[in-house]
Amino acid sequence: MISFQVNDMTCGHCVSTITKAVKAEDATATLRFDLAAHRVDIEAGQADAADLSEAIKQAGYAPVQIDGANASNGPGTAPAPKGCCCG
Ligand SMILES: [Cu+2]
Repeated sequence: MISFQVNDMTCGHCVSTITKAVKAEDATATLRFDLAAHRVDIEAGQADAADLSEAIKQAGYAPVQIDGANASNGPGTAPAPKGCCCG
């Protein structure tokens, strides 16, 4: 599983935008969102983390991958939220 912190993902519209972007990149991917934590966990098919990150960036968001080492510490390098895309 590949996890990203996406601080500018703030509402259901963002979730659906990111879902579409990721599915366009990898049709077999499964996504689980935690909106409150601005986090998405992706069970990828053939795409790797770089592909998924690029797809989310193309959708207009700023994903920061959370790896095992970072997870316990929290994502210290995540960029500041830019606000919702759909406001
Ligand atoms: Cu939104």
